[in-house]
Amino acid sequence: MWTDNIRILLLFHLLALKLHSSEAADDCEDGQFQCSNQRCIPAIWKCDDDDDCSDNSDEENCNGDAGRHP
Ligand SMILES: [Ca+2]
Repeated sequence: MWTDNIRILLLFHLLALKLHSSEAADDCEDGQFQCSNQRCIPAIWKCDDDDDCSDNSDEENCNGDAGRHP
């Protein structure tokens, strides 16, 4: 529940950012990951075992065991 609230807040933040800079729709901010469907999600959502892109592209190039690699 608590995590869900944070994710919703982040999502609203992303929406606000997107509305703010109406151009650059195909470009993600620093610290964001761009999904195959052009969607931008916070980089921390990548490899978190949750399909945030709606096309699962944020979970595709994960190593499975170690989620993040330096
Ligand atoms: Ca994810």
